[in-house]
Amino acid sequence: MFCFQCQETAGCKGCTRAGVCGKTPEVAGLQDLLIYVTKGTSALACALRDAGKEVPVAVDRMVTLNLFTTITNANFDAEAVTERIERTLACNKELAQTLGSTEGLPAAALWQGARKDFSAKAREVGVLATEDEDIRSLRELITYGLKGLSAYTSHADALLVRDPEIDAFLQRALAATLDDSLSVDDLVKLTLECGSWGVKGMAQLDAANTKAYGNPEVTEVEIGVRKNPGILVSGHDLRDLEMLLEQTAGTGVDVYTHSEMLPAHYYPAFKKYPHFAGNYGNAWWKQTEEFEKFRGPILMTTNCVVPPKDSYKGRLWTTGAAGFPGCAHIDADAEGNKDFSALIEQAKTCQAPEEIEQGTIVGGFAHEQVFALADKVVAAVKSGAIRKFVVMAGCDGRHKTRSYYTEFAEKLPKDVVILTAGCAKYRYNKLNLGDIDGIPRVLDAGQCNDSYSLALIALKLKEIFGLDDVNDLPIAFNIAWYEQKAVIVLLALLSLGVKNIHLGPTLPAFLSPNVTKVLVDNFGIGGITTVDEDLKLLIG
Ligand code: SF4
Ligand code: SF3
Repeated sequence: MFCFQCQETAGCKGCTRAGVCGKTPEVAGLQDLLIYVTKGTSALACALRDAGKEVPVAVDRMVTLNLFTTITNANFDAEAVTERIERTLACNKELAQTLGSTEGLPAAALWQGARKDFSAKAREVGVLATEDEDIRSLRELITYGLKGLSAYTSHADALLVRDPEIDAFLQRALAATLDDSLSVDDLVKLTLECGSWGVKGMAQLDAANTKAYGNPEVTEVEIGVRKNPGILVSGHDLRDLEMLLEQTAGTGVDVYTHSEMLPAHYYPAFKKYPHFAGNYGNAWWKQTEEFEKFRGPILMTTNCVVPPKDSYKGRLWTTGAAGFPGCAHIDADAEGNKDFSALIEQAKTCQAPEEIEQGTIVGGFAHEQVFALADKVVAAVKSGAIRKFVVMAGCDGRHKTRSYYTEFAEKLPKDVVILTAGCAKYRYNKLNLGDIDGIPRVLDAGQCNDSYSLALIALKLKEIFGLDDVNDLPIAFNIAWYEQKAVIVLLALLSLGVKNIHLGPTLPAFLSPNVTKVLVDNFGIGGITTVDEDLKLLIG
């Protein structure tokens, strides 16, 4: 196996024996093959569009779900990935028949094989099949960005919002990673184009979420526990949470959020459920410890699943793109509805969660809420009460070096405000950093996809202050990354013209020295050093 798609890749180079995430070589190979045949689907879909033929929405859905399935920590289930490959091959066969001629199509679009052939084929089509280091780097950068975009479009799709233009771009870009005629310059251009479609994808998801559940508002979220048995929901899919809240109403079972589901509490629509009890625990990587103590069932709606301990494996349920062998998986029916009754019945037999924390945390600072506070924020900037903002959005992870972000937040001068989104916030959202004239010093917009809100806030401030360039604002970017959704967020920010983003705790292993140089020269991308050095550099 060879995989280097996430920040925790072995030795900052690549996982070759087994994934640091727990992915087995078998699953890694199957995921490589799934990506390969999905690139084939994309090439077929592009050819159909070029021929003026329609591409069924089921194909768009399949492509995005396949990509989402291969995101770090989403799916560890060899059988589930194998079935996706089989379905994709069947789809490719059908698309080729509709197309009529297969002339000029890449091998990935035409390859067919049975289960017994999958592991041998997987060995031929992995990341290292592209020999040129820079082309490989850009192909992977694009593919990872598209994985992130797929996750976001899949969530919007669960709320019946889908933009065929985003799918058409996604498939064109994915198919382009098979095209040997494209140069480094072509692929750099395509990478940036990916970023602008990333903005559209996040805007689409934001519109879907806010239309369905209202605009996030300032909210205090309980982090303690109640006396009833509970179900813990993790991941990013708000529609799954909504269905679960409806089905648990009046059952005596409470629902708690974990990790990236915390921002659900900020949406008005979820406040009407009295049994929506609070947030339990921290970021994804603490789940082995926290899920054990929760005592009730856990529903993983997306990544990030950590291979479970036996002590709670029987209580871990997956849905959507997530999967783990031996854990029950709940699929949607044809109308997109999910039946959580078995999970709820299990909850009724469980003890209430063990308390691990007490108190509250505050969030809900997505675009509309911040715009409503704009006068206050602008006055604080003009008076000098707020000297600077620092965007610290992104992911959290296991590496000890991530204590950098806690220390950075602690040592920030008291007139600096943190703008955040994603699970990176758990490194500092319980520090009680205080407020500036009533504005909390940590403004949490929501999930990683809500980084879109942070971009809108920056653009709004640029407009209010009458600036021509977003980089003239008093905003620094010190972003933490882990998986591929952070890649699309980064590309989206670059496409909006944001420069001098610092990325940590390490730069991606999939960036070759030349591709890194392009990002440094054109966008001022940098890594992190020490807290004190970076404070001097970013805050002054
Ligand atoms: Fe390694 Fe990350 Fe790939 Fe898992 S996803 S195999 S940890 S690089
Ligand atoms: Fe976190 Fe996985 Fe990326 Fe959505 S839950 S930000 S790591």
